[in-house]
Amino acid sequence: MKQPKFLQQCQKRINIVLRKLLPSKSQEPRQLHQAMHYAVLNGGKRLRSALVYATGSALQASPFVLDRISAAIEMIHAFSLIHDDLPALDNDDLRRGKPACHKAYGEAVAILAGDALQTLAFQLLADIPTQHLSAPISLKMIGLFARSIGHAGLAGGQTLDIAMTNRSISLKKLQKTYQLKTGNFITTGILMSAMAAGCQKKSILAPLKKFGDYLGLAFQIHDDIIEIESNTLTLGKPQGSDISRNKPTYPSLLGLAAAKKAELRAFSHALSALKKSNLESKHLLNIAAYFIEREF
Ligand code: GRG
Repeated sequence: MKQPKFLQQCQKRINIVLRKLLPSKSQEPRQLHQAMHYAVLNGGKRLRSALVYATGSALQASPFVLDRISAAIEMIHAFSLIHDDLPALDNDDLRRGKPACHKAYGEAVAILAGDALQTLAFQLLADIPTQHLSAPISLKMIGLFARSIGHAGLAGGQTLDIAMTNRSISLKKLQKTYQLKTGNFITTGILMSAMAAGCQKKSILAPLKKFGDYLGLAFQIHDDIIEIESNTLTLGKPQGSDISRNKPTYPSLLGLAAAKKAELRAFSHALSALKKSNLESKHLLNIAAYFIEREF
C-alpha cells in the first residue's frame, strides 16, 4: 500500500524538526552526535509522529507543541531500537535497511547515543515555554511519557519479550507483552497530543486510549505477519528473525490465518473506540489503515 499523503507530509515535517533539535554533528563529542543523528534520521516511517500530528490537529493543538511531542517520541523510539538491536538484546545487525547503530558506531557509542537521546527527549518536553503549554499540563504529560518508557512500558515489555524466548506462553501473556513493548508507547503519543490541546474530557481520552492500545496491538501482530510473508530487503531488518530466535508470536501461537483474523479484530476494536472519541478525522483513519496495510 502506498503511504498516505498525510504521512508523507508528517515525515517531511518531523525530519526537519529533528534535524533542528538534535545537537550538531560537528559539535564535540562528534562520534556521539553522529550516532544520534544516524539512529534518528535513518529513514523511520514516523508512524507515531503522524498519530501525534493527526490527533493534535483534530483537536487544534499548538503546532509548536506537536513538533516537540513528535520529536520526543521519535527520539525515544530510536533509543529503543538502538538498544533492541544490541548483542545483549536481539543482536540484529540490520535496521531500516542499514547497519544497526552499534554496527556503525560500536556498542559503547551506540549505548551512549541511546542514553543521550532519552534525556534529550525529556529536555525538549520540559523546555516547552509556558506560553505554549501550561506548567500543570506539561508536568502531567511528562509523567505519562516517563511511565510509557520505563518498567511499566518499553523496558518492562522488552524484559517480558526476552523472558518468553524459547518458551511456550499463553496468548494473554503475549498480548500483555505487546501492550507494554509496543501499544503503550503508541497510545502515549496520542494522549500527549490530546493533552497538549487542553483536552481533559474523559469521554474523549478514554476511547482515545483504547484506540491507541488496539491499534498498537494490530500493528505488532502485523509486524509478526510481515516478518513471515515479506523479505529482508523490503523489511529493512532480518526476515524471520523471531522464528529463528524461537520467540512466540501471534502466527506461531495461532497459525497465520488466525493471526490475520486477530489483527483485523484488534483493528476493528480500534476503529470503534475512535468513533466513540468523536475524533474520526480523515487523517487519523488513513494513518490507522496504513498501520495494518504497510509492507514494512
Ligand atoms: C527503555 C526505551 C528503552 C529501551 C529498552 C529495547 C527496549 C527496551 C525496547 C524495545 C521495544 C521495541 C523495539 C519494540 C518493537 C516495536 C516495533 C515493532 C518497532 C518498529 O517500529 P516501526 O515499524 O519502525 O514503526 P520504524 O523503523 O518505521 O520507525
